[in-house]
Amino acid sequence: MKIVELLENFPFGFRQSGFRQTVLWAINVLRLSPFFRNCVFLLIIGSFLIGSLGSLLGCANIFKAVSDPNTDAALFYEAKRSIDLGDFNGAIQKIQAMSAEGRAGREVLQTLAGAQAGACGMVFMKFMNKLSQGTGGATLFNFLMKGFTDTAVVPAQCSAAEATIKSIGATVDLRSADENMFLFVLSLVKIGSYIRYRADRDGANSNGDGTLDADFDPCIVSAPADPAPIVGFTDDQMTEIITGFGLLLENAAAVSAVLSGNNSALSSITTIGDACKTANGGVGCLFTNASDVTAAHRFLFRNILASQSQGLGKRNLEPPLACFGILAPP
Ligand SMILES: [Ca+2]
Repeated sequence: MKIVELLENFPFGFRQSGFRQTVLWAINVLRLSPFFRNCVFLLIIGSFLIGSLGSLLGCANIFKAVSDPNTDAALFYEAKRSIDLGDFNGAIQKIQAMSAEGRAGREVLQTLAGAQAGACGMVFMKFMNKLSQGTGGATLFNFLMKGFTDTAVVPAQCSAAEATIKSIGATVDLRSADENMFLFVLSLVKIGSYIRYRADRDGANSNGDGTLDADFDPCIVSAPADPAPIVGFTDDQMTEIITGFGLLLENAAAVSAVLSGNNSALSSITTIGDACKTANGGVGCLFTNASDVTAAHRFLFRNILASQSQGLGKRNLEPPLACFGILAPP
């Protein structure tokens, strides 16, 4: 099974493609009363005609007129509608406007995480299309970077989505199978968005052209205040990529339990995980919390990302020596 097939199992708003969500929403609203049927009909026809529900807010206003828009239920409903419309920041704001009690609900937290991942740059169908275009021979990290070619990304929102799901359950056994699946795919997204954000920032609107930028080197430690051109990862960004990979490793078992047979995505992750162990004196790379990541881990992972065999192909040396001469061990 490929990553693309694996992603088809993805929960919580990532399947949003407009149409499917629109139809599901319409079916629910149709149950309310005959009064709304014409409105829903207009919405569906309109969405085909103009490709957007946004200009049909008149219907939403009719709905608002018969309900209090400030209740938790109304805000949550509107937040989910915003996700359907691709307005992820709007969805986050609506959930944040809910009461503390309302925000603590499990379904609300799942929806918030979905919106935050969307704000990170994860538009499910676009990501799927990019990945399905094929990247034969590419490493896992190249593959994930290319998932965000020509896509605006806000990697910090991926970190926020991760924190939201971890607030439901800090460890695998405290989370549902869907939540572990979400975290697994979110980890792919987090890694890809951080790498694209830093290592591929040429192309249209500086949103990347799908190849590693010539001046970028994972062995270079950048500082947040460095002037352009930015040619390396900061330590904080490296830490996010490492915890993203740790979450992949942690959740791979949970994910493989719900998938049948072997798949290349999981075996590729396991291969890099094993390489981490060899290069890391048996310690491995299973770090899921930023506070557990040390300078030695970042050094090792910069070497992995720099290598041709496992990383972005900057240097023709294997970890832990790929940054030899550029970056000294801590
Ligand atoms: Ca590039």
